[in-house]
Amino acid sequence: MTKTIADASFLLLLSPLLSILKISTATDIINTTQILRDGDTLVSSGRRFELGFFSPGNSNNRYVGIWYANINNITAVWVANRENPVNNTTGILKVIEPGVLVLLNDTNNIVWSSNTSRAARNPVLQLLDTGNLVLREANDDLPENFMWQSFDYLTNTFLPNMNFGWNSETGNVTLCRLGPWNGHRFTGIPNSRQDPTYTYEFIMDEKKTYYREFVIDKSVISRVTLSQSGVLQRWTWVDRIQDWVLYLNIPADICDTYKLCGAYGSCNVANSPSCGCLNKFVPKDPEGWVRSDWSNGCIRTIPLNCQKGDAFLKYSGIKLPDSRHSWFNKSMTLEECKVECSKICSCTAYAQLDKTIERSGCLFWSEDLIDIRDMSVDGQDIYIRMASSELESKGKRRKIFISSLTSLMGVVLLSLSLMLYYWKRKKNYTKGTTGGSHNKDFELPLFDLSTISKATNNFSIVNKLGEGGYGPVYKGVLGNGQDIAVKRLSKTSMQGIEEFKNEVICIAKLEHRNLVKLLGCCIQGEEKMLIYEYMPNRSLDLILFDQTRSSILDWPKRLQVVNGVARGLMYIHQDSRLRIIHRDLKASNILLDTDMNPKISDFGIARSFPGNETEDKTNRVVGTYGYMSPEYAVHGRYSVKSDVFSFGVLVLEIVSGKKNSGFSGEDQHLNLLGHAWTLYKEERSLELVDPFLCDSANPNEVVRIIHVGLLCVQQSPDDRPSMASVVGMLGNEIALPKANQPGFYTERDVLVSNSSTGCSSNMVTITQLEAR
Ligand SMILES: *[C@@H]1O[C@H](CO)[C@@H](O)[C@H](O)[C@H]1NC(C)=O
Ligand SMILES: *[C@@H]1O[C@H](CO)[C@@H](O)[C@H](O)[C@H]1NC(C)=O
Ligand SMILES: *[C@@H]1O[C@H](CO)[C@@H](O)[C@H](O)[C@H]1NC(C)=O
Ligand SMILES: *[C@@H]1O[C@H](CO)[C@@H](O)[C@H](O)[C@H]1NC(C)=O
Ligand SMILES: *[C@@H]1O[C@H](CO)[C@@H](O)[C@H](O)[C@H]1NC(C)=O
Ligand SMILES: *[C@@H]1O[C@H](CO)[C@@H](O)[C@H](O)[C@H]1NC(C)=O
Ligand SMILES: *[C@@H]1O[C@H](CO)[C@@H](O)[C@H](O)[C@H]1NC(C)=O
Ligand SMILES: *[C@H]1O[C@H](CO)[C@@H](O)[C@H](O)[C@H]1NC(C)=O
Repeated sequence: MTKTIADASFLLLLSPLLSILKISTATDIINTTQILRDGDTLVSSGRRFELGFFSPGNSNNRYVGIWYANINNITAVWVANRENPVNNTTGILKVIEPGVLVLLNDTNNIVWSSNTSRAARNPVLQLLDTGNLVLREANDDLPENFMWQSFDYLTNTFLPNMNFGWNSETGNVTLCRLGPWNGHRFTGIPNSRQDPTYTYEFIMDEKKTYYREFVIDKSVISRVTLSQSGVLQRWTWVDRIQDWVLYLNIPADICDTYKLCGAYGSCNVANSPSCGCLNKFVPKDPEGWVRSDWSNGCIRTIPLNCQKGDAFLKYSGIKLPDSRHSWFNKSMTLEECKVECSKICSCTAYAQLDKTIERSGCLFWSEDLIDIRDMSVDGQDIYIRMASSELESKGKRRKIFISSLTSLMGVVLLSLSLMLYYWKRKKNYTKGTTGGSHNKDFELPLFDLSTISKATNNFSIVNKLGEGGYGPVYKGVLGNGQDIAVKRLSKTSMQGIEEFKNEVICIAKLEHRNLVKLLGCCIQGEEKMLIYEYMPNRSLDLILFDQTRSSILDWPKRLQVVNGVARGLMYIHQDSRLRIIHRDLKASNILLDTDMNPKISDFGIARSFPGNETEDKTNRVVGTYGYMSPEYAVHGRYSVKSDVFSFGVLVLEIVSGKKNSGFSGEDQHLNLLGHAWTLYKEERSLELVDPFLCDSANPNEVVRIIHVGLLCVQQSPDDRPSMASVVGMLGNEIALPKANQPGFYTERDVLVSNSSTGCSSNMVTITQLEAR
């Protein structure tokens, strides 16, 4: 046996090679007398992780890595020799004294090795159930005494229990920031407090700063990866579909780009452009600002004058600015914070660490405030130092948010903000909003009529996309190249004005990847228009119910649509600030983007509830037959559960490719719901599926999705699951309850309740006006 050893210092250490034993049964630990050949693996004690040699994709290169033991398709979470693959299956992994892990090729050259500054008498290599590969002294398993651990050498994957922190010496370019830690959570991420799948901690002291997370349910498999383009993605493994599901992207949107809008700028993805100045600030470089160069940020209109006494102006609903150089005191009240900040002329702003706790203490800033964004959910308050003269008119003026200097006229804006304020009062929406001089509820960018005219070729018939509930919809292209969809309210439609206002009120505050984004509006003279992001694939019904086009939606895409709509609906039902009931969920109100991601649109007849109210009654039943729940269509009672019903109908339509209304199956009396229910009872659910899906669909998934759909359309609203449960049912393998009989499962049901309208085209939104 000849040995060519590159590093002479290892020569001595390698001498015990001759006495090496091959490991036989699955173990999680080896010592210096054992070797791991290509094909052998270490398996952690709880069988969660496995260490061995693998080849990614079509490559023939061999890498030493760690992957999930119980996921067939290898997902490597750590790789030792990323840069030095072994070229055939003759690689050997071995622990040598004094405690180093080496990877040797067949000529015994060291291809890769770990490193240590300490010596062990009897070193062992162990793969822990967390996925951490450690070198340690055989009789010492205290983590602080580990000689080496793979968790210290992160590759592209962050796992629960890993420490993720920084080295105060190196540092680097900041791409994105999660917002200050307030003791419980990072305040820059909405809804991050009570995640059902994981908990986390953030440790900060003189020596170290790190973040660590733990899965709550040990059976959940979760990982975070960093892509080459710098995107952090959280994934969870879904056994049922045998694949990873994307759970979260950071950055999620352009406003997560660090410092995008410069000092005192604030980013809002719903605006075009996204950058604006905070109230009472103006662009420092107006010319640059117009050219979308926001890096110079904004400045105060009246300079500070500490001697004459400055004041503090409250800004609400924001992600707090970069606090790396700020200081804090953990025991002050808000008032004490104000006094403290006033005393120090260089203190630019303060914010309470946790709004919900009186003595939660404060963060203080002493430099320009950067990296602020609007956050409609879980936004924070900050108090910014301003010249006292700036605040004198406090209380008389409503806030005016100037988002684009190029296209706005102050007068129009002022009237808009007053008008919106009026709607708000009328709808009794003031409850719960802060009473300060700052009201960000309706910062909807205003577009000039001329801008929209130009974008749509003067509302050319060529640009017309269709006719919505209250007027035509046009496609347009803005000067900056952005595609938009413009809903133009018919001048004669009285109904439309109500819906227009309603849509503005509801959707302006919502932000979710599965809701269509309202970019702004245009109100000029008689013209009223809403401007949305453009959805290249238009609405779901145009594809789903079209014989020739429906094949675009294969089974995975249909699942994606079902999951996306479920999440969007869950958001409006429980995660947004107001509880919103859509009331007109249907295939034609689901728009599809380039990647067929679904977005819920048309909030024209949506209703919102403050606080915990969940049900209401109306004399004016609006909605679409075929999608309406019985209690709503018959008694006018609507609740989140009436949306769940519509969702169930949509699910069954998506699986079958058939409309509920106008459905004709074997039994002429039954509608789609009745047909699905009959098949379900006879355990023949698979027969419901669109025949063209037979190749791409997984039968277990089909049966499960139909079951979920049927649970949603049950006769009694109380039996129907909430959207949060639906999302859980779609994502997990949990057992489903038996479905009871659906509401409206025969065509006749619909006709009885529908006697007053003689609804000939069931797919059109109908409005039944009764005496009000
Ligand atoms: C190494 O492990 C093997 C198998 O567990 C054991 O038989 C052997 O005694 C160990 N050698 C040392 C030096 O600890
Ligand atoms: C693993 O899964 C991915 C994504 O589902 C797929 O593209 C890839 O082909 C799979 N690889 C193997 C080896 O099955
Ligand atoms: C890997 O394989 C190629 C082709 O078989 C060969 O030319 C090359 O020398 C090998 N490299 C090493 C490092 O063994
Ligand atoms: C691996 O490479 C060595 C040297 O190139 C060669 O002798 C050996 O046959 C190769 N083994 C396999 C399994 O390809
Ligand atoms: C083994 O590794 C050494 C050093 O990396 C390399 O020069 C040699 O070609 C490799 N041999 C094989 C068979 O891979
Ligand atoms: C190994 O550790 C020593 C001292 O801790 C360090 O100087 C050296 O750069 C390390 N080598 C590698 C490859 O990490
Ligand atoms: C924090 O504030 C409290 C109350 O004002 C004060 O007593 C305490 O000294 C402050 N702590 C520090 C570290 O400044
Ligand atoms: C971050 O690292 C890169 C590459 O090591 C270096 O060029 C850059 O200057 C670093 N940035 C900072 C802010 O330290």
